[in-house]
Amino acid sequence: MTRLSAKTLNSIPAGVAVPNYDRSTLTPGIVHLGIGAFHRAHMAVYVDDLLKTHPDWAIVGASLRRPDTKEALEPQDGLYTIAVRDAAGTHPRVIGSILSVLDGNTQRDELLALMADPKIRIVSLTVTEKGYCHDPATGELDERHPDIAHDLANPAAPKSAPGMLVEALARRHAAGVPPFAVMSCDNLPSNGETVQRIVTRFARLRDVALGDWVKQHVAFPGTMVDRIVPSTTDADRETIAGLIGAEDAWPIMTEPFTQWVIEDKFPQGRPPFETVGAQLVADVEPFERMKLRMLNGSHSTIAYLGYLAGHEYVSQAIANPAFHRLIHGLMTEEAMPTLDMPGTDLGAYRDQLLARFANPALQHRTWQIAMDGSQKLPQRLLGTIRDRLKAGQSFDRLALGVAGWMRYVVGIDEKGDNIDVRDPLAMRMMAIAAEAGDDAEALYVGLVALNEVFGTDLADNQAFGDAVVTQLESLFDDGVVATIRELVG
Ligand code: CS2
Repeated sequence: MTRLSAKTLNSIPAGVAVPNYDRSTLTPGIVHLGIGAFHRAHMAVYVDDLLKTHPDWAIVGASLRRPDTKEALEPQDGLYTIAVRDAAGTHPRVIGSILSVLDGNTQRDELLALMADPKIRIVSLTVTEKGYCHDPATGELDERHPDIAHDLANPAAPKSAPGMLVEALARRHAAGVPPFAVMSCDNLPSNGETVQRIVTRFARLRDVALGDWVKQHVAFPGTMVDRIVPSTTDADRETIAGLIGAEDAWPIMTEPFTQWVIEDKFPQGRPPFETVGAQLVADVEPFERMKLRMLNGSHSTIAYLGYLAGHEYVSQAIANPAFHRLIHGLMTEEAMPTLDMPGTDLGAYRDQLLARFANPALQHRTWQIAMDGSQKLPQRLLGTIRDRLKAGQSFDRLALGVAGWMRYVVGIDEKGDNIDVRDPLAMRMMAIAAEAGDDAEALYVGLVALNEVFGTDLADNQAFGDAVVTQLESLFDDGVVATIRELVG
């Protein structure tokens, strides 16, 4: 079978949408760091919709960790398929907005030179929570992080996202080129402000004057990004080959829903994202908070408890009535009262989320979401718990989500099988778990002392400890399903 590429594009079947613009006229306006599946299902599609009228905003992608996306897309001239999946079927479309992909390790100089070029006006990022090298509990740069230490010692050869951004900004500053806007599209709380804090601090550690310049002149628009994107499987590759009549080494499978809320702060200009479905707003924070607490808080809770209960996919877990009641209650009783969203029907938002989780065609693995919990818990569950503690309100369902994470990172499931726990703190957590054995209280005490996850306030909070330990004991003694039933009937 032929490979998807610029040359074979005209042989794609008529029912499959292909770029509606001449790719030879495109020039890059955006560098995107972390060119994984999420970016390709989200921002790259919005940009694809714009290029016919705004050809100077194409994307050059970069991977900072693995060269696998580059290896897949290079022989395809950057083209790839996204397939929207729902009960009605799989709907493919070929996206052309990514001009090329650079490998941040082997092509670092080329990447930095491009980032320093005045035609690049936005550098966007999806590098996942851990890619920011920060302390998730405080949102501050982790100055002891090995990549940060490396980049401070070798500023012209950075490995980390903060190091890369600051080196490119420093080059622009030195050349008198106005800075690009730095747009994080990751699920961090107040992602614009958080990245600003991290990058400014890194720049100051390099050079105080550079830090001051970054603080004064670089824009860090915040965003709320939303689209569920499961990892691509070989079965997906086969399905896509059947639908487009060509081989695509890395198609992206996703859901129909997509949302993008952007803080309108782009001194060097931006594409008219509002014409292709994005919402440009003055303050994105309430949207981020709503999404992190309702969607992602539910997702992580489903991931840990669902995995432990033997559910491979989110749709299978949520089809279980006890899980459905738990998640419905977590959102309605515990998360929604902490949100301030005038003009938004939170009940309708919740119902839409429950329907998205139930999409059986999506095959979103609980194991995928369970990854990197130490980086995710603070903004997904712990912030909501803090607000409820402050207001003297109960938070048993959220506490069960936290207990589910603690039970999961022990690394052994309810059948006694090993769990492949992926997390930057995995080694430390496994050591804590090994010490605690099946003593819920000891496990709690060990894990809650991870200050970068729980801060010092939660570690010292009796009500928090009581609620989580109660659920954790029940998970060890009675298992996941009985624990959920006990809580939600
Ligand atoms: C998920 C998110 O993997 C995860 O942690 O919760 O990637 C989620 O699918 C997206 O944020 C949806 O917008």
